[in-house]
Amino acid sequence: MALILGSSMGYALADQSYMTDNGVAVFYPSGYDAAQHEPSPIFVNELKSVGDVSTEWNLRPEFSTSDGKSIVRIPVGEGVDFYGNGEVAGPLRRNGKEVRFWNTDAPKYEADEGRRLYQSHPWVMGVRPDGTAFGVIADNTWKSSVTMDEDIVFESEGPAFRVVVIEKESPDEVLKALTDLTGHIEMPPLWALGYQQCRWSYFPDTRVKEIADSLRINKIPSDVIWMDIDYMDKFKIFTFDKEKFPDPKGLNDYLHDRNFKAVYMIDPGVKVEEGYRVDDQGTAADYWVKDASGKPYVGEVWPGPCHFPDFTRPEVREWWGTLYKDYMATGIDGVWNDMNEPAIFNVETSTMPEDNRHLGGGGLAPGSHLRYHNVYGYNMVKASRDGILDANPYKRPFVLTRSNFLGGHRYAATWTGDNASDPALMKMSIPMTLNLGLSGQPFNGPDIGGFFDDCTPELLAQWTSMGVYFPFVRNHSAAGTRSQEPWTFGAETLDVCRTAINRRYRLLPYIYTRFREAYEDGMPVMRPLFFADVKDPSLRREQEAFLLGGDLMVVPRWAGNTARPSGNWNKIVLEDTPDDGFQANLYQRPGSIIPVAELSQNTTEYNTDKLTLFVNLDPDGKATGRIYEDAGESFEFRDGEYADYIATASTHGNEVTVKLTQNGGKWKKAPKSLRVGFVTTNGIEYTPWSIGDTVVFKKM
Ligand code: MIG
Repeated sequence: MALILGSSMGYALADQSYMTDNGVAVFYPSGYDAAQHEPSPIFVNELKSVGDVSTEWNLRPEFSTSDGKSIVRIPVGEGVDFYGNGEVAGPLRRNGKEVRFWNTDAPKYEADEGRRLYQSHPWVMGVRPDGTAFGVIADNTWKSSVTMDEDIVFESEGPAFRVVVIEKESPDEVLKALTDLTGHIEMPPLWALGYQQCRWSYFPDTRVKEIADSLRINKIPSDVIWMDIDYMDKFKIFTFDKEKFPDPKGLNDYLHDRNFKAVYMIDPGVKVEEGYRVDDQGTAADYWVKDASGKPYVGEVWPGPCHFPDFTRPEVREWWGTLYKDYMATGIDGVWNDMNEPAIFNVETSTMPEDNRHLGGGGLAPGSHLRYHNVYGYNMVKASRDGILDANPYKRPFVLTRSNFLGGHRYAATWTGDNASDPALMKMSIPMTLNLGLSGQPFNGPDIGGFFDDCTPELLAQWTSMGVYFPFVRNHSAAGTRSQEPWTFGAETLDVCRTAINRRYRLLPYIYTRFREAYEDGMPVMRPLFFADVKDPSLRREQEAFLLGGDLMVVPRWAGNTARPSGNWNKIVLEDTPDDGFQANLYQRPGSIIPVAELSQNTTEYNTDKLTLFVNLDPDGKATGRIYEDAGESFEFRDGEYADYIATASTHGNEVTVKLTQNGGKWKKAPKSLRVGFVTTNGIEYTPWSIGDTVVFKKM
């Protein structure tokens, strides 16, 4: 074994290593104890050797220990731009930054100056000047941290851990390799891509109805209303307050009749109370996390003193899942798992003691909270998803979680926690969402308008105008702040928000297809601008302009002078409304076709019978695009019940032919009504509408 001398400690190369795939190598430290790390929550399948690491392999982790900490250093050389790290506060490019992996309730991202947030993704992606890229996974759930400079350095308070290194030709390929290991998201229900209205909290039920009615009266396209903690009886999970929510089924029916879905919050803390079904069951079966002395740990959260399910145990996850059966039967469509770091009130650390005990099972060894803290939320949402799926086997589950871990995107979408109505935090939501996408979690977004503090008309207009191009689009605000629904700021702000949300709904054919791509190959829905041209160094730090999918560049109106990829990224405009000074500028990639639907007020009404195809030709007079569609909420797409089209444009002389060809799926749809929006540097020329699969037009 080679010994390399660091300044004060010895570093050793891997004791053992192997390839698991083309360009994917795994390195083990000496003394590696699998029982302390495996089965890993990160990987879909346990890592398996397919051969030796070649002597040419460049990135080699070096292992060491110091002061009881396990350390891995990966020398990467100069000129690398770092990304990823999961949910992070701060810039897109991570060079010189430190991230601490210890899931934390972090209001306004202030804990440890933003170094630790609600989730942990021990993952770094590096992009070299020539556009080649690599990624590093620390397969470690224990409390740890990472820094990125000339070296990547992981430091853990747990035992020595293995490291996976991905080496590829491009960031795209690195992300595909990452998500081959960690899995892809499931197809979300289409409604979860619509606009969502939330507040801590809408109550009583008459207030919920009023919000739903106001959305419709004000013609704000929308799909989801959210129920925060106040719907519960004394914050007891899986209960409803008898006075404020006497008839949850009736309320959910009311919402469904108006084409809304209802998402309700479930926290992990179970109120300690004899006679309360959930607490009684968990106590009888001894399902709670234990303190160091072996007694059920009790921590304070909303309901007062609470027990906490030990989600490392398969039988506890199973039981937790069963609790959703009657609950979902009231017509609940989706579940919001909050506070699952887990957050605990009135303690310095804002979480459980590190020496609390988890039992594990199913191959997982018993262990301390120091080991299992970072996967508390992960195991909770895994259990929630399974339970919801059992309750509604024919519907795609929707779970939103605050806490999670690398790999947890398989179970839940996420949002970026408690931000504030602050322009700086609005701007930061772009790199946050981008880095989560670059860590394998494509389905995420911030609280639009900001959670803490009072929003202003201008901020809501700005935030909504850019937020509608994020993967997850939800307006949410804290108790005690001013109302934040678009209509509460006057007619002008309402108009701006409506226009922006209209654009979201018109873009749904394009956005839903991006989610299909994320499901197929793990590519993020929202991408940093440098994905447009990975060899162009001027794009690497751009964090105001961003890409939605590969073909649409979004430049928020408040943005300064943003970087621009070369080529004719021409402007598209989705509606002929007068310029309100807030809408983001949209630019289309040369060589692409972007499908746009007619306006709908919700995803139940949404359809693709009438499509505008925006065509921006490349210098060869060609363009392509894709449109994926299915029933939106069921699993029948798995049996081929969908239609997948490719759109192509080709030029002969000054005649351009645009053709839609079904390329997959058993669905036979009636011919669509089509028109082409021919996108040029001088604006957009529309053809007339025609029915069929081909549109021919003459270039001006
Ligand atoms: O202690 O349920 O991040 O979105 O509105 C606060 C109330 C608990 C924190 C979540 C926030 C939610 C709030 N919750």
